[in-house]
Amino acid sequence: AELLQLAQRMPKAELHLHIEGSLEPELLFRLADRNGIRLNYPDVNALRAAYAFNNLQEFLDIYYIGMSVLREEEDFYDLTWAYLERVHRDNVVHVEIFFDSQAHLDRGIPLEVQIGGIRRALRDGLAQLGISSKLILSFLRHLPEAHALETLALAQPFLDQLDGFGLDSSEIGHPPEQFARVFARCRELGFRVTAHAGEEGPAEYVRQALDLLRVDRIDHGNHSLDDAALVRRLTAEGKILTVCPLSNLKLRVVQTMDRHPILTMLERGLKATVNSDDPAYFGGYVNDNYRALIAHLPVTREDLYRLARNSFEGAWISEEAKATYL
Ligand code: ES4
Ligand code: ZN
Repeated sequence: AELLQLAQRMPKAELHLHIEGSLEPELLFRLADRNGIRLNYPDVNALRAAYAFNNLQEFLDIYYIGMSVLREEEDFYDLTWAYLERVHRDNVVHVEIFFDSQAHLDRGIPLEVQIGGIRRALRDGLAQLGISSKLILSFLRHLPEAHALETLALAQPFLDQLDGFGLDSSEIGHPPEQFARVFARCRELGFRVTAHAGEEGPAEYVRQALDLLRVDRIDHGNHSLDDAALVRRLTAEGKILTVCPLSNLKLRVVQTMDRHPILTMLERGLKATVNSDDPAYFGGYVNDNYRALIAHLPVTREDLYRLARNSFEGAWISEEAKATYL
């Protein structure tokens, strides 16, 4: 109970959150209604019942259907605002959120609508909840690099409203090396970059993300543990891993929570953080992830402090801002 309280009340940063994955079924149905969209599920319960996944792809198939109710600027605002209000209760004080712009562009939703709505909510989040934030455009790796390059070109007028770039979606068969050029361009433009790697894919994909994409963080990174030399390198470089325990459980990256490797990561000197990934689909927000770890692993007070400190250390904020949290 003491550990739970500590996890709950610690100020935290969330560094791995897909805003479309925070779309709760209730809001999803409300937006479908508002936009005159017919869903293949009769109600919230039927939709929730479909949230049972055997792997990443089974999740992604339903995730891309879910986000199809997002049409107007107001929808992106409501989605983002609901997330911020929710994590405010978890004592999350800084968030760095991904959005899947290509998925929306392919549905005919302009960047202006996407970014406008999300950014307006982030502004209100700072003003009304004191939550600071960064916005990360995440490229979809199941699409060709050319699509990512076109998206980056389209984003030119909005670059001042973006803080970084990421890489997500179906991992296996879409290695980081396929995105070296678009990531080089993002870095030339002065942006931070991160990539999902080692979630379902092998340690080799983590290595590629470091060598070929020159990422500032690794999202997930679980399979790094299969390669001792890679672990030594990640540790030496102080690279932050944005780990997502409930996501790993729901997508069967780990078989049970008591076998989650996050404490092993810390023991080996890896800078792991705790994040929710797609909280509406995976059963909880940041504190729910901490709760699951505490319930199933021999977590100590020191581990909790370490995980929270790592979240601020890995944040793309100024050293001055970090000093106020660390
Ligand atoms: C994702 Cl859990 C996960 N992995 C890869 N891509 C994603 N997009 C949204 N959630
Ligand atoms: Zn993710």
